[in-house]
Amino acid sequence: MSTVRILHAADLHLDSPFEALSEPLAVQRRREQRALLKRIPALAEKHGAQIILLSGDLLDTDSAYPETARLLSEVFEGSSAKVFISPGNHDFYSQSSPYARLRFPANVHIFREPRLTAVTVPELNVRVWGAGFADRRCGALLRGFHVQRQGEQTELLCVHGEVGNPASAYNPITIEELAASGVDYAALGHIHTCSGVRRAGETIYAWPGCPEGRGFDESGEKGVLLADVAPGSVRAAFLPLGGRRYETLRVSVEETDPLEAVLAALPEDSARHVFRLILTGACDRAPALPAIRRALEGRVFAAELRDETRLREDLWAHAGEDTLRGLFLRRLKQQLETAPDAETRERITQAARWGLAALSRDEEVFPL
Ligand SMILES: [Mn+2]
Repeated sequence: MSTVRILHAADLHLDSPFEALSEPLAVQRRREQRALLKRIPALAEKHGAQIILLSGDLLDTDSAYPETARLLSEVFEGSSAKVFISPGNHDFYSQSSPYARLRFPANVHIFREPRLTAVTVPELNVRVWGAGFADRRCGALLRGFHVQRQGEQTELLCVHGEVGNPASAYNPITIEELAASGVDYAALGHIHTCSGVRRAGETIYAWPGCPEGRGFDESGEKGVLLADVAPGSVRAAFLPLGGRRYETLRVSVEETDPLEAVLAALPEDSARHVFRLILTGACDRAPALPAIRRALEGRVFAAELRDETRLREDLWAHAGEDTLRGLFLRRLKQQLETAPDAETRERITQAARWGLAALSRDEEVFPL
């Protein structure tokens, strides 16, 4: 029984806008995405993968930069692996897509039709099934699909689609359809968090998630899947690629210096990663965000700061003072007591904090 080694990746979303980053950092991230694409044939070589399955959304839009499209068409040239691409909803196949316009090397097969077809690789005794989205949406491609097994041939499926959501506009796939498919390994794409290795009947299926995060909804370790597949036997594992990560950290700054607390919360390799830092706790005054932001320069790739600290209740006690601070707090307290809703109360509380910080004159104050 011959085993074939597969590298399975999906959802690279090359040329993503990276809207949350400054333009120079967004440009850098898009360049890094192209570098990541170049790593895929190198990883296949390193790990001895004979087949690369790319399950869609390799490009983020149908108007990718020409250099990115060209790289995609050239990057597998000279690779000893057979490459299969099944376009998804972001990079659907059309006459104007790079998949149609550009010439790909002979070892790359692009599934161009929105129905399952197969390519046989005789030297590996493998058959690869796949289909490409022809539009931003795609109906159920696996409905009624079942392979007639041919001897000891390994059966693979490569397709973009969503498992377990019958209402999905992106090739909804049921567990029953996967079980009935008769394939050994179903290489899926679309969901950006790795599924882990799953089983439906005799079929093993998985999606790798995106190989590198692009936002705080794509946090944690990202990578691709490596699978050793033979008829009736699959051993698959997640291969982390060690790229930039997006991490959300909640940092209590109660009873401590906010800047020190933030710096202490960062992991050792923080300079490579992107953080959302949420400051929490009950404080006498609002943390000085500009000073924290300055201190983070060079310590992180990028950071977003959120102040969710609360004003210490007892500070309203100064409302009785015969001072400017007392007058200021009395005014706000009156407004707070007659505020119509929680949102207004929140705004008044914030105003009290900024006002107190300004009156104390020892903090810079900037609205968030
Ligand atoms: Mn998708």
